[in-house]
Amino acid sequence: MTTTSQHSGIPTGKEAREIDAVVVGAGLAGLHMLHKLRELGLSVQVYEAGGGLGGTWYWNRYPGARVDVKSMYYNYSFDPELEQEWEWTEKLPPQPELLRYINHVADRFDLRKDVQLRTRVTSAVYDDAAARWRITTDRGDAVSARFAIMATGCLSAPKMVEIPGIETFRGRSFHTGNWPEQDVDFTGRRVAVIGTGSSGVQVIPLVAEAAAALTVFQRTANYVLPAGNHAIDPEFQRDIKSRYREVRKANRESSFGIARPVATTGALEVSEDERNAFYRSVWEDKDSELVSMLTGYTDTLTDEVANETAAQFIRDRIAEIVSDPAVARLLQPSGLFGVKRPVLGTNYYETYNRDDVRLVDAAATPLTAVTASGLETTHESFEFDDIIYATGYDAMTGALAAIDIRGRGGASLREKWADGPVTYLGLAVAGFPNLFTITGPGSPSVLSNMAVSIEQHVDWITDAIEVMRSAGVTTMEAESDAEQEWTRHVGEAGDMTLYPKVDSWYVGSNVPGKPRVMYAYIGGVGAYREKCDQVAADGYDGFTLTQ
Ligand code: N01
Repeated sequence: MTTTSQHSGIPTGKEAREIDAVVVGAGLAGLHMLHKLRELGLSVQVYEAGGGLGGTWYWNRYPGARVDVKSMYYNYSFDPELEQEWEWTEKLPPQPELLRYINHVADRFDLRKDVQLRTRVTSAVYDDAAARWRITTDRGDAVSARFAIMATGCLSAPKMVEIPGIETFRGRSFHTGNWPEQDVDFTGRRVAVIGTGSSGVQVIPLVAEAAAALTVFQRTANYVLPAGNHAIDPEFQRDIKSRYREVRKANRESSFGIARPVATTGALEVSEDERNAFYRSVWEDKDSELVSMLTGYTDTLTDEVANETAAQFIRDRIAEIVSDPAVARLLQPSGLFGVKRPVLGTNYYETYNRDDVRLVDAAATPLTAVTASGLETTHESFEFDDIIYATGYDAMTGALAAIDIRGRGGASLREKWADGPVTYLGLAVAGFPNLFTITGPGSPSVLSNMAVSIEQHVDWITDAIEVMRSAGVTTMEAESDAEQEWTRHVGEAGDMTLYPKVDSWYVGSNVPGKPRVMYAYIGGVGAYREKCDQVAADGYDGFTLTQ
């Protein structure tokens, strides 16, 4: 920690309402942050672009949307009564249940009164002299706040395809990450889905059931593991609730925010039979986790040969499920397993056995245009009533870059991150005092159970603000050296794995021109938490605190 002294207290623009903190976003992160800051006695304004609370779970209303982490582990842990009173109904709760939960939390802790909906923050500009952030919105709001906390989400800036004519389509267009609030009926319609990531895999089977005909445009096949979703076992729910403290602790100390037995053997150290028996047990076990297939052996994510054993097991299952061998071959991924985001599906491969579902190879015959009546590829014209873009996000940095964030001396965050995000712990940025990013780039975030990582950041930020207040500190700012070193470490940790070898949004390759770096920290949730706690225990080592 470095301490300096600085004059402060010059009021910012006349019309700006002065408050203690602005939180951008009212999803799981923003609402929790609001609650904690209020407990500290701070005045807080939350701005939320959506028409309701919930962030991801407000926007992703497409048929089939559900979380792929077990309900008992994907929820808030901050209030023992809350975690006891809420009853989950499914292993992997669907979007409406998650939204009900989030709204229940908002009501229970009276959070709504400090949230302004349908309001997009457009700029956050730091006033050096006043040591305050001036925040403006698309609805003309202006507030001046000591703290600016970005709870903007990692997957909240939807990305469309880079093909011409999108606006010319006369039918209905949807992006999975910006789904309408009203129910959408696909009965009797000819529907296209572009994209076979987590969103496409969830939406495809349900749209297929309703539509007259569904055409799926797949550019890269994904490894889709059976979700094994089912009604929650009441005994399981009771058991977890009876030992929630121990369960939470284990999740927090784990690699991915979901406690798993620690692997001690490499996949190549055991016989093929033993390996396949393990893979089959994960495939068939209705209680397996998203990460079960990744965490059984020590080397799945670090050794290509080991990785291939899991990959081939899944390819074999695809061939068993899909009756047309040509379709099965197209659905069989050729690349590494698990270093693109693992995907869980329900009836996904089975859906391709329907007569009214067609799979188009958008790698061999790329999409070239959206037309008034449908889509064109290099080989064919298609007519559709509806197009669903399941084309993903400008992940990790997209939502932050959408805001004009300017720190000391008017420096732009977008420009600072032109070659990739540079952060200290994924929490703070040099030159941007008192600005915190919840699950920001350079933290485990998307490589973990988000509920665990969000709470860790919210708690860390709350503690930091509390310490600042009691020590009479006005600003906390990441130091440039610490930030450089951390960012280098994030990259090196990624380089020790197979992640950088594959094109994916984890490395930014889905957005043309986006720097190819590792956007999340793969060092593990538990180790990362220890590092953050150590930084705090050492008096916020790597931060400059100014009186
Ligand atoms: O987005 P994606 P997503 N022509 O980027 C394709 C979380 N999530 O919304 O791979 C044809 O994964 C693109 O093809 P390719 C989860 O973390 C979780 O599905 O680039 N295709 C790809 O298939 C997830 O990872 C859940 O070759 C084109 C797809 O669009 C993250 O959100 C549910 C194309 C995009 O896949 C993002 O998932 C949903 C083109 N021109 C989301 N352009 C849960 O289950 C793009 N594509 C909790």
